[in-house]
Amino acid sequence: MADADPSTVPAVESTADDIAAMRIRGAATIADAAAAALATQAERSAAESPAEFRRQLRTAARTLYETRPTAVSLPNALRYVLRGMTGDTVADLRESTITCAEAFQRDLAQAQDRLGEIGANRLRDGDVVMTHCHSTDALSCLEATLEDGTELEAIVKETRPRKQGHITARQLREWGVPVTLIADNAARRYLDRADHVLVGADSIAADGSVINKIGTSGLAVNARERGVPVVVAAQTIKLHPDTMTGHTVEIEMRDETEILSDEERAAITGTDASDEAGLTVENPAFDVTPPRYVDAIVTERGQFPPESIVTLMRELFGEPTDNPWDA
Ligand code: RI2
Repeated sequence: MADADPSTVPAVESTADDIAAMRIRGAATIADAAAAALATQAERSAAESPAEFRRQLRTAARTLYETRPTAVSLPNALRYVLRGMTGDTVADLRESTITCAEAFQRDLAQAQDRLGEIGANRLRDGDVVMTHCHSTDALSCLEATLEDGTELEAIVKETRPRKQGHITARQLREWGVPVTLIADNAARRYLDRADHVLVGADSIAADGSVINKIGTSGLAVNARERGVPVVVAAQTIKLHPDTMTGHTVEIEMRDETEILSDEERAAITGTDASDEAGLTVENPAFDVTPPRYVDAIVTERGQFPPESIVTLMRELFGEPTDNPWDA
C-alpha cells in the first residue's frame, strides 16, 4: 500500500487495513465498507477548494482499491461513488458524495434481498445444499427459502486455509438448519447426498467464468460429474466490466503462514530459517471455474446461464471502464 496521504482521514486508512487483513471480508461487505469509507472522507475532509476535495476523494479511493485485487465489487463501488461526486463547491461535492455512497449501500442491501428471493425459487422442501466458504449472497438465498417455512439441510465445507466455512455453519445453525461440516477433501463423497451446490463469487468474467474462493473449481467439476447443479449467487456488482475487453482477473496470493505456521515449517525443513530455499508455499485465495461447470448465476436481475451474463454486463456497465482514482 502507498504511504498514507495526510489528507486521508483515519477511518479510510483503518477500513483499508481491515480489508487487507480480512477483518472486513466477503465481496459485498467489502464494497459496502469502501462506500462508507468514502462517505466518511467526504464528511470529514478539510479541503478548501473543489479541486482539492476531488483529489482527496480520489486518493482515498486509491488507498481502498490497493488492498485486495480480486473482488471487483471493490472497484465497482469506488467508481460508483466517485461518479456521483458532482457540484461546483466543496459543500455540493460533499453532499453529493455522501448521498451517492448511502444510495449505493442501500441498493446493495436491496439487491442481496432480491437475489435471495430469486435463488430461493430453486430450492425445495427437504433439499440438501452444499456450500463453500462464506458468502452473504449465497446465504441470502437460503434465508429467503427458510423464511417461506421450507426446510433445508446443509453440508458445509470447512474451506481451508482460513476455515471460513465455520462462519457459514454458525449462521446456518442460528437459523436452525441442520449442518454437516466436512473437510474439503470429503466433498466428492458427500456430493451423493447433495441436491445443490451453492456458492458466491468475488468476480464474474464476461465469458461467464466464476472467480471465487480457492476450491470452488474442483468442487464444481466434481458436482458436474455427479450431476449436482452448481448455482452461483452473485449480485451484479460482482460482474467484472474490464473482462469485456479481454482483461483477466488477478488472483490474490496471500501469506504462506495461512497454510504453514513457522513451527510447521521448521518441522518440515529441520531448520528455523524462515527463508529455507527448498520449500515454497503457494497460497492463492481464489480460483476460476469455467462456465461449463456452472448451471446458473443468480443475480438481483434474475437468473442467467453463465454464457449469457455478458449481455447483462454490457447493459449495466456499457463499454470499457476507467479508474477515476488514477486521474
Ligand atoms: P459475498 C469471499 O471472499 C468468498 O470467496 C465469497 O464466496 C465471496 O467473497 C463473496 O462473498 P473473501 O473476501 O459477497 O472471504 O457473497 O476472500 O458475501
